[in-house]
Amino acid sequence: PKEIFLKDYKLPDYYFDTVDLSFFLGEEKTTVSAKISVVPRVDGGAAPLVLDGVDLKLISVKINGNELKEGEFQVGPRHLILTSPPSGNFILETVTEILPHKNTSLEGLYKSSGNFCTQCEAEGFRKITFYQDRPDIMAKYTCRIEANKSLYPVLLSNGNLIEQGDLEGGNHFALWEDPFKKPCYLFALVAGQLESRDDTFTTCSGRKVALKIWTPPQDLPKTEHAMYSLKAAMKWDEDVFGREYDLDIFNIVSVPDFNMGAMENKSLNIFNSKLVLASPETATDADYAAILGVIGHEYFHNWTGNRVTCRDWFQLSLKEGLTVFRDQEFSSDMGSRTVKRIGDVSKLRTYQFPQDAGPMAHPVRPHSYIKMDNFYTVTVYEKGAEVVRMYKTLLGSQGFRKGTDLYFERHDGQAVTCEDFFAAMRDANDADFANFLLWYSQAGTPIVKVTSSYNAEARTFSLKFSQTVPPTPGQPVKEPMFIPVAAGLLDSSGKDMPLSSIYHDGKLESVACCGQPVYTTVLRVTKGEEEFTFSDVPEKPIPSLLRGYSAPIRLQSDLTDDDLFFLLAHDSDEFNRWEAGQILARKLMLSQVANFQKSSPLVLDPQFVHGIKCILLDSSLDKEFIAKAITLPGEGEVMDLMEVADPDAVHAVRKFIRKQLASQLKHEFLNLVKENRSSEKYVFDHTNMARRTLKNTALGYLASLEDEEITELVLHEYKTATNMTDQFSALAAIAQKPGKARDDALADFYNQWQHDYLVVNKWFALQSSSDIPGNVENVHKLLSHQAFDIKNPNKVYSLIGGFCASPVNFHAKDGSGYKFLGEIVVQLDKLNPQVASRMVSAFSRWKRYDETRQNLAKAQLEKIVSANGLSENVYEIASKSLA
Ligand code: HT7
Ligand code: ZN
Repeated sequence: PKEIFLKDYKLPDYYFDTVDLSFFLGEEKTTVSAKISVVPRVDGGAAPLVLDGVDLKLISVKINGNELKEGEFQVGPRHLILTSPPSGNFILETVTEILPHKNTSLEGLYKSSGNFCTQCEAEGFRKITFYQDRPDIMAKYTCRIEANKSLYPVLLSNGNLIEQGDLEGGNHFALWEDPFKKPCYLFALVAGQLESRDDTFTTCSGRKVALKIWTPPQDLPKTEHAMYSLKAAMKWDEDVFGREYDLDIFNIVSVPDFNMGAMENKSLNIFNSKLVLASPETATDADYAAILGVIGHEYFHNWTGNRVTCRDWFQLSLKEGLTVFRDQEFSSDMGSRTVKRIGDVSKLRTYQFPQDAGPMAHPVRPHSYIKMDNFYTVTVYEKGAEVVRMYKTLLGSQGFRKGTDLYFERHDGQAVTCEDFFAAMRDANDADFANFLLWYSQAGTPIVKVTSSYNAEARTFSLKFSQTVPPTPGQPVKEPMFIPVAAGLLDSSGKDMPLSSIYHDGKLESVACCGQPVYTTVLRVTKGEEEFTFSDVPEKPIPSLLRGYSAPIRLQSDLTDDDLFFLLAHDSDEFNRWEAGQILARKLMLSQVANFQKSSPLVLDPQFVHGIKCILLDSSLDKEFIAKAITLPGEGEVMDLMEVADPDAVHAVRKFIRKQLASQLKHEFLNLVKENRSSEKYVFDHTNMARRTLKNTALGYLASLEDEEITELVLHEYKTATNMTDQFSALAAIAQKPGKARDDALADFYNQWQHDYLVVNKWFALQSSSDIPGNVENVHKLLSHQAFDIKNPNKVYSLIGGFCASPVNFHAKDGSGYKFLGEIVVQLDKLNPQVASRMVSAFSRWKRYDETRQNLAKAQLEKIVSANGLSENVYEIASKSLA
């Protein structure tokens, strides 16, 4: 397979000005006619015009109305080449045939539950028609759709509906026109039996926008929350970023078969139904929050991605990092900022840090790829969002807004690069960003060590930083990064000290601003080694560092356990209170892992229990924050800190600590359950969600005990639950232990919800991710369950993805988990390479485990790589993992 490099980027030889598409949607085949006005980039240039095209049957090709003859074009499995096009502007017309009903890859035009829909990002448009399938080709589109009216009563595409009507033979048509230039990856078409929830939004300039959420008729009642989320997002983008919606209609379509979460096609967003449909009885608080965030995310793309798009796919983070940052901020403003930040940082640590330390490590802007689909990663998305966040940390809210305003002003209607975003931030603020651009080009999570010292006589407090960036594939040596470290100092009563000035780099700089006391300052760490000295510090402080997690790094400080307990109890930066608890928990878990490996008894530090108890009983704290603060770091996060990852030891230790906490704080946990039971009516707001989260976290702890009274309690919670959040949490609590209660509850749940595929997916995931010994057998059986379908990505993510997320069973020492995944990946790859390559990624960190496991995992990877007809998607991940 061919590797594509950023350094090889070349401007296209031809631009496309207008594109008129015409679809005839049939049961056996679909015919696509495309009429494109082509403009050479350089006057008089007559280079060959190379069009991408995959799985297309070419029927005819014309230039300026004349059918091309043999020799004037070449057609192969991936391209149509017009060997000597005319030298000026010309009209290119092609007719092709495609087979959407046979398309199981779910890219291009395909069928989902009988309806037609498209997915073109990144390179799916080439499965629809011959085109220069690259984002810097921006054109104005019209789209005519013709289909049988009774089978496909609704016909949708981008932009405005300008004509529709009935035709002979029971057919009808619709003609759509999108007035905005767009790259082809934003093209969309939907046709089928759908109904819409309708609403309107009046923009800040007074324009009334029709909002429509389309689903199969039976799902329509579950779209209320999605509509609420959309309207909230539209208002927020006006208020916070000054961005107004630009068309008179905005459509969202829900489909059950979708490879990712959703797609921001211009004015016709297509969503995985899992991220649209919700009702209190069928969706959890986490589902409601995800819907809010993703509806926001796709809507925000209208400006960050659609109006201003990417020059090439290496710039993906330009739109994705920025849009993730925007959706994170939106969700923060709609709920609790601290809790949202904790969730986002946990996600980064659990998924992105391991990627950045493994064989697939790549910079936020990758240097090369074989298959672009493989680079829709947590690095591009989540680390990319952290990079955007650092601009804001450095510039402040107003400076950041000046930067985004300039970015939109300069680049509306253009396809641009990460440097263009950087330049807008810099120029709007006249800022010095030193070597900040390295965040786009260097992979790996920087490790920053910090030591502190207090000089009582001089009343100074010094922080000495040293940083390294670990080697990653293709980047053995790194340069120091620009790391913004937000810092404050606590006095002995736990209060923030006002900061006056800092001595750094031979200069004394004042921190105080406009006569107002300052309690947090941002230190600009840019060198391998660097010292900052705070002056006028009256007593030895406890430093609170990296407040709000101001940079995506691993910070190693010399804070003692006592300092950390102090920060846990007092830090005004709530994020750092949580962080202090997590550092303590990680230390504790690692120390007990060492005990487990030596077969020494496991012990739980009473000071840790006390710290957790204080948090539990602190009624001044937000309940969702308490739930986060008493949740131990995940097993993956702890394994990530070990020389050789030991899933059995980490699992045993985490279970032990949970059980000990449950037993020593049983009384407190029981109270939390009693005090935070839900009221009859489900409300999705922070207060109610926080109550449910805390109650269910407490219930989860209690269920780890061997205790009749608790079993009764958990069953009671299950039976009396009035919403899915409570019902599913109780089910998960019961399912912790094998036995009759578990079997009965799982059977009961399936019975109740078998008609709802999204709820059944939760049921699959709960079982597949179970730590019950030998669970692979059960998962094998579930593959043949009537509700499972390997062609549906959501079901694969629930059952197979869920299994890989359970370290003890996936990494079973007998290799059964690896064998299971190896076989599935080969099978899946023939149907849907994108989904298969996501699954094969579970192997990528095989070198982190002991030799026995390494050999077993490696054998599976080798088998996969040698499979016949392997896709480029899976090849890229598997071969890079083996390298
Ligand atoms: N921009 C969208 C990306 C996407 C995608 C990429 C590859 C293959 C399938 C896909 N479906 C959607 C989603 C987003 O980030 O908003
Ligand atoms: Zn996105």
